[in-house]
Amino acid sequence: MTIKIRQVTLHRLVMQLNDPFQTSFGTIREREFFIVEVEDDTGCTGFAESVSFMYPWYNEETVETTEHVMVRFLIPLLMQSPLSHPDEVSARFEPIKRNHMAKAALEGAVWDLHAKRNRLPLCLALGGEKRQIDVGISIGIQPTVEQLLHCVDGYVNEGYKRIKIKIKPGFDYEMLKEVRKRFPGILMMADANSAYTLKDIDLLRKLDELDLMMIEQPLAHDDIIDHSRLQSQLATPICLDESIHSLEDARKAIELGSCKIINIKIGRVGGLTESKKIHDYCLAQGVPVWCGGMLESGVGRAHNIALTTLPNFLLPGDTAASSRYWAKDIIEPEVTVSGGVIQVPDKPGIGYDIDWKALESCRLSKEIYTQADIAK
Ligand code: OSB
Ligand code: MG
Repeated sequence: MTIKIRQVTLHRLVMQLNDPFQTSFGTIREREFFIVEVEDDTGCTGFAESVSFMYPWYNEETVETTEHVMVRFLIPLLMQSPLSHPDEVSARFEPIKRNHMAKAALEGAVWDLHAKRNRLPLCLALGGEKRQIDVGISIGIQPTVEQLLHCVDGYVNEGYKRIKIKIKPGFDYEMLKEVRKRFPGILMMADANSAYTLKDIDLLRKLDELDLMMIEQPLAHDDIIDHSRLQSQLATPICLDESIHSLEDARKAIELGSCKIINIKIGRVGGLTESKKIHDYCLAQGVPVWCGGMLESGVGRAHNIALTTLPNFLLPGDTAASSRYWAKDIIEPEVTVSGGVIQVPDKPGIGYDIDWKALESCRLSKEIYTQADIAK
């Protein structure tokens, strides 16, 4: 089956988060992003979401660079000639360096289209097996320990399988100790978003007392050397997020002993095809993975759910319910979590419909690119 992309539509949206989300790199109050819609010559469509932020705080991409790279470089490559499978998209994009979030947004839409044309749920098109997935929740830095304890209590009662707490220097050991004291039995982890260096080794070693499942990205976003030194001195497993952009990065980090767990984000690694490759490599190495989040709307969330059905996603991910982020999500039905579990939809493609009324109410602009534009 050949896929001829004849039109790409970029819907630029802005959505307010229910609550500001604070990390060691900054506070996010609203999400601005693209819903990418691709259409082929049979009139079939596919959808995905771009995950870059307005500010290059998490990685170097922004909403503006994502648009520039898609429009100027990637959309022309995508429409240049037919594809026989979505796995070919990442190879097609290879001449363009990095810009993984821009690439992943377009590739993901092609995956959805491909799955829909084959009448397959995206999870099955990817080779996933699970019918339901376990999920945890990521809690931003709270103003006080009391507020954090209150948050944790709420999410534990809702049934989330694992609680992740953002940390930064000055808001780490003492605060986590309080949470551990109040909730002795929960699966708990911390995410530093690169806020520490090897100079903080004494503090980081103290975290070993707290029985954390893992510590996510304690050191620099572009490091795998110091993480290896740190891991050799920590009992707590290190999980890498920001440092892993590709299968090659995963291989090097694992060979160096820089981490024992990998967080896979589809946008950060350039798409679902690369995510599958990292998954397969980690499976062969006995390294468990889980699916991270980027405060996505339902469209991105649906892609995360499909990916998480692959067998080596052994640990609960960050794909929480739509209602944790949004007053009204842009998909129908919304993503719901019951007892810490999401039932994987069995409809073709991403398995959720676009709620066009909701989408249009958040839309800032809509730009259509056709083959005729590209020929110009
Ligand atoms: O480091 O995993 C992260 C949110 C924004 C940027 C980076 C991260 C996060 C989260 C939240 O932890 C994940 C989510 O709930 O979508
Ligand atoms: Mg992280």
